[in-house]
Amino acid sequence: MNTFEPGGTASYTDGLFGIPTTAEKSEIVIIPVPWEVTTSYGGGTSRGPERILKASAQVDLFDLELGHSYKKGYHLLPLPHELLLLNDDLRSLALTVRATLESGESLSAEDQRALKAVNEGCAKMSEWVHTQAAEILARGQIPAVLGGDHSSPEGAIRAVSEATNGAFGILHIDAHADLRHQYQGFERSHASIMNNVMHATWKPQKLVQVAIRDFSEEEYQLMEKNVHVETFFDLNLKRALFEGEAWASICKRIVSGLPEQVYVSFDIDGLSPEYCPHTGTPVPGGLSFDQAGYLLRVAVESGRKIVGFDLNEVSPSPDPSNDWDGNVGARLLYKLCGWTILSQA
Ligand SMILES: [Mn+2]
Repeated sequence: MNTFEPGGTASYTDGLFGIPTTAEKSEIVIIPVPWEVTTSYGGGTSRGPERILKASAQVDLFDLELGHSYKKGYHLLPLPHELLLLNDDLRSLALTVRATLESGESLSAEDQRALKAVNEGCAKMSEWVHTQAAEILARGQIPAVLGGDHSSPEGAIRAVSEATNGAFGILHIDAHADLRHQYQGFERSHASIMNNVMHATWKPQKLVQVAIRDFSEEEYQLMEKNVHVETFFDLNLKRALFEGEAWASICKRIVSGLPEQVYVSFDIDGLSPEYCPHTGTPVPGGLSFDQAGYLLRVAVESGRKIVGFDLNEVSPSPDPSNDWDGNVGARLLYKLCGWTILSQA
């Protein structure tokens, strides 16, 4: 029994989706990253992995389009308690830094120390995720990250890049562009993950963003300027739909820019907020659950291979009886796992 919080009921004796699995015999190994040190608005996503695990027991394994993919094994690694404790400490430091910034004052020596501690802690988290993902890939398995905020998968994306010699692209589904150059002084903010990734030595060949509807002018300029970034703004997707283009045709256009090997980075807020009402930074608009699932289908049916993925920013309701965010998160995780397995054929 591995209980995440006092009073919690998440148990590893059941396993994700209620299936008992082992790390050795599973094709997909999922790294839980209970991390939200730099989240700027609503909190709670560090408790996402636990609530998804809990909600996953309700998912029926029989799925019309995924068949028996689950038999390949989707193993969730134990929740890292020490990372959660570090998260809680650093999050309060980050909040004091942010309070100073928002007051318009310059950072005190104490704030500077706090900022340094936060940046070092975030780097440590990324290293830890990288080590986990690299080990999974070295065993011939597929790594996935279950966040946490959107800074959580950076180490996994780096490990995938190393394993593929950089021959991969990212399919990024999100309300936000996440292309900010630092955010509030935090080097590894959830809001700058894709900027960090696209400026790394291990960057992918292509970043294809979908459902983006919240971004700064600076981010817009980066999208326009960087030929390796292709953004499908939510506004334009909806306009195409309203004017009669089929979603199937739109998905083909989206997928056509991706290389053969694809890493999927899925921020739950890429979906319409009705599917994720408690996520930290919800934005009106976005994809339906079915549109997102169909996009994954089109990517896989095009012959592309999913080499890793993350699901992040799922944040449970403070009301423990309200399971909705976790429920949607668990079902989306099930689709991501299933399409990843189907793409290996
Ligand atoms: Mn987002």
